Amino acid sequence: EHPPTIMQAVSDLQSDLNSLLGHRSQPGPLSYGTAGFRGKAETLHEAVLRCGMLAACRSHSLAGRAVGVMVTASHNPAPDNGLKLVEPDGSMLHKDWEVAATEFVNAFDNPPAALAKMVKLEDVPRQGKAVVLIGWDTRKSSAVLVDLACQGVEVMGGTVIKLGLVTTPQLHFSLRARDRKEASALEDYYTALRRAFGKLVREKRAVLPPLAVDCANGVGAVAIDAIRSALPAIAVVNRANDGPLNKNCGADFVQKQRKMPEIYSKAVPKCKMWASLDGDADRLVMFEKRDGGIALADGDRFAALVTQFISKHMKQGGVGGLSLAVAQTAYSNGAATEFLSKLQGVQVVTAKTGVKHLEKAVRKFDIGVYWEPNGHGTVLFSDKAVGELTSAKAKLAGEHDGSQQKRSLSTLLAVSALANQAVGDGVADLLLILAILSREDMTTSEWLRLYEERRSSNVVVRVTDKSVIVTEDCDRLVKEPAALRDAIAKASDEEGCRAFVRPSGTEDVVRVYAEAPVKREGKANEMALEIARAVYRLCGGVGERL
Ligand code: G16
Repeated sequence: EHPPTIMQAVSDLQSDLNSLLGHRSQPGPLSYGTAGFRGKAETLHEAVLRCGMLAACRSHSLAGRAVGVMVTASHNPAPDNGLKLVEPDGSMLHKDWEVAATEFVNAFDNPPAALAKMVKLEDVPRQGKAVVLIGWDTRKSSAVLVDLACQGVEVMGGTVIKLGLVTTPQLHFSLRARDRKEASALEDYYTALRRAFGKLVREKRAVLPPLAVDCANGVGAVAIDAIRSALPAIAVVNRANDGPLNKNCGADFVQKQRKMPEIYSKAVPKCKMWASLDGDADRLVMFEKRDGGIALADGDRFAALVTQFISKHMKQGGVGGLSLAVAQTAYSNGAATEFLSKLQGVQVVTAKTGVKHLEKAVRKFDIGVYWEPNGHGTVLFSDKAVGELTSAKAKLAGEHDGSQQKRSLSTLLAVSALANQAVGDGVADLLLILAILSREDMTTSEWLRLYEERRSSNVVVRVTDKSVIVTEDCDRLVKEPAALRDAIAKASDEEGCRAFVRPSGTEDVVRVYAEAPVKREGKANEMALEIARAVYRLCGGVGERL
């Protein structure tokens, strides 16, 4: 007796599925975007139910390895919601399944046929072993969506494990740990962070200055509370429901507006050093409060500090034979790219916007650092790198613990234990940055002086259909419409200047980025505005004329 295949299961369920699916309407086609499906929460019911089904099928296809569903719209406003699907090893959903998911959520004529066709699971037995881990952030709409996702999993014969209210990186961590048969409970996550941070800072603990963390009125505060015993002086503001999620606060607001976040909590801390997480705590930026504004340490600055630290310890640890790469996106500031390119033994690569692309770009190396300026990033150590570091350290077992080589090897191993090995993690990144600053005896001001950023400007434009813009060369060039490509080339035709345009994968906007040399004050803004006008004119701009 062979167990029934998914294909049979789908046809057995045909009548149930027909009554389950296709009743709620969706406003136009949904696309998987930069990081999953997003939209106004009430428009996503159908898609979320189907993603639950798809997640169970993905798990069936992997012989029951657990797949993840995170219900969140991350940095988007509170009325939005969304869903990120995660592979058993904690990485982003496989590309083929992204395509399958997109086709399935948009198929209204014959959903079961679409599921069967897209998922192509004819030969995959349905043994009732599929497991789906579900987590969610603090949005009010999450409860309804989680129920629908669970229904979807169960209808495909899968088992749901509810992780509950978690940060997105915690869901990725749990999946990866479970897949590797390591401790995967939330408490294990916190223990791992506290322990690795302790090892990394060691006697330098007292050097850390007071810090305030803005949690975007989201789930991040829960995680910060759980690790705060590791930090000497930390104030937590904008906790879940202190104010509207991500509104005028959080990592996205601070990075894009370069302004102090609004503080919704009663007491406003008087710290100089600040950090901002986003709504699901997978992004972090830091800043120094200064008269009249802030000095921002964005993802580029994180990459610079972390890569410099790792490359130094690789050399001192005698493991320079391991490859070290850092991945950036088109949004990365040219000055950061220049700084990184000068570091010894470091390969700098560019990837398309989106963690899924950056991760893929650095997985080819033994140690890979990636950061987007918006604050998504981490350091990934291959199993080979961890193995070599461990055995190099073991060879020095007889040596004094204070030997530089041994210290450097321990340092690198502590970094590998602290940095989330599945995905960028705002909370783990905060500990990593604080530990490195402390180890290097570096103040935030000194960190901010590692390089002088070129002037840059970000503008958004609304258009009727953002998909008319097609990009190439890791988003650095517009392929279509040709007239827009020419307009960008003309506007940025000056030495040291560059600009590009790409449709957002998480919001209904087109993003314009422009960069100019430090001495060309105002030029970046000028270029961005000129290009934004071209987008408006050539691509069906809507709303207020720029
Ligand atoms: C998501 C991705 C990020 C990416 C961002 C870009 O962020 O996870 O890797 O940088 O989208 O957004 P857009 O396509 O709108 O420019 P998040 O924090 O919203 O999950």
